[in-house]
Amino acid sequence: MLRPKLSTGVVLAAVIAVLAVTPLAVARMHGAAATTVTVKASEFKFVLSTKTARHGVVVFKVTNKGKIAHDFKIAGKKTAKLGPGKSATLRVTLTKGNHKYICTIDSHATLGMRGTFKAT
Ligand SMILES: [Cu+2]
Repeated sequence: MLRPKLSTGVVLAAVIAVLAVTPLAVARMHGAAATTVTVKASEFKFVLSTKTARHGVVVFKVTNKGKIAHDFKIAGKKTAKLGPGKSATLRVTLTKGNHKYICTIDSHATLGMRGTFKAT
């Protein structure tokens, strides 16, 4: 009775070990970790911690530092409309090249809430 229990335990330990290691191995195969970019929105501009990153997954952490609602759109994805003081995280996959970003609310983009992010 001891043996079957023991082997079940060994198999379980092996399965757990594989499950624990797999995410790390997958992350390594996909190369560098995602770049995080801090975005501060206000009237009427965006201030980004960087305007360039390696292509692939880029995480934009957007905070509305202004007094009216803003959002942030890049590569076909956008945050929810963020009220003053609110934040959102936007995870996008960028291909090599230039990607325009804008605030889609009213005419904020033409007032200055736009720019170009470069993926290398
Ligand atoms: Cu705006």
